[in-house]
Amino acid sequence: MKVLILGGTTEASALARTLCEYSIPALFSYAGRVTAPKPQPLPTRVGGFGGVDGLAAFLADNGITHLVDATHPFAAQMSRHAVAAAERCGVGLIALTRPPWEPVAGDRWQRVASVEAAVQAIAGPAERIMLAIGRMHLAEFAAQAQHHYLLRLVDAPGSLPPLPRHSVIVDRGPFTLDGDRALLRAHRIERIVCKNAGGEGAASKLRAARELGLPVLMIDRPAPAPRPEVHSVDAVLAWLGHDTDLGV
Ligand code: 3Y8
Ligand code: NAP
Repeated sequence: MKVLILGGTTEASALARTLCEYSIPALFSYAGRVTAPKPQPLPTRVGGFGGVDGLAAFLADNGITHLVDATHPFAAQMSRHAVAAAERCGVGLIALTRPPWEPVAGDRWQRVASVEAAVQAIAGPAERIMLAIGRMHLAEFAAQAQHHYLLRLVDAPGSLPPLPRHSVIVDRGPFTLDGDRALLRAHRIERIVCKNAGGEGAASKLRAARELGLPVLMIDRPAPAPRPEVHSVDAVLAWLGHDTDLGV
């Protein structure tokens, strides 16, 4: 058995720790989106594979028998490629994901289907908006340049973000309720725009928004390619045939 984890989430890191503990042969993979991704306890490769062909070649060249797609729910292209390459190579595939967040009492959510729809949804008078979607889609919000944006980025931007009024906070999650509450207050945030990432790592801003009575523009995740999906490390171990009850 040899496992390849497509990483970049808290669940991927938890799985890496567990496979290491059980001495299950495994590799970890990052896209190379940020300058210093969190170190992993497994041999790690960084960078794209070169599409489906590149991933299929990697699976074959490295004797991968099981592929775990533990990427973020918005990493839709990687997930599509994982399905296609696993099928082509006859490698087992499972997705380790987290359920989407659901609104609870006190939440003021407006749900939209895409980043583009989110841009349209804030076509109104200037506000102070926390844009908690990372770096890759900032330019689209230049269409609503009237707002003051608080940008939370993993790396300091190499060039000036394409938004005339903005503040940048460089920080990587997982985040905390106290930290996010203080951030929203300090920047007098009136609205949050974010992706429905699910999980715990990015959820604190939603709890802080609920406490402060702030509206949240929630971008729904893209529909995933059909594939087997689990929501826990133990379920992945069971799929790999390692029964955690017996500690084997
Ligand atoms: C490179 C690898 C772990 C993983 C930690 C999770 C939690 C903290 C919260 C906010 C939201 C956002 C963003 C976010 C979170 C976790 C997780 C998560 C959101 C790292 C990491 C990589 C990335 C890539 C980065 C994206 C960006 C998205 C920032 C590591 C830190 C906004 C998604 O600058 C860029 O190009 C950043 C790109 C893809 C989305 C975007 O469109 O910009 N993640 N994030 C991965 C790679 O190279 O393969 O260093 O840990 C991982 C984590 N970020 O092991 O504990 O599990 O989701 N990541 C979102 O959810 O909306 C921040 O600020 O509130
Ligand atoms: P994406 O749009 O689905 O993928 C674009 C390309 O990036 C893929 O086709 C692949 O390149 C490469 N890639 C993506 N994930 C990879 C991985 N784990 N290992 C090797 N190559 C990978 O992905 P994304 O949205 O840019 O996300 C990139 C990474 O950041 C992922 O690891 C994801 O888990 C993490 N992340 C993303 C978000 C988000 O909001 N999108 C949030 C948190 C973490 P090739 O075609 O060349 O193989």
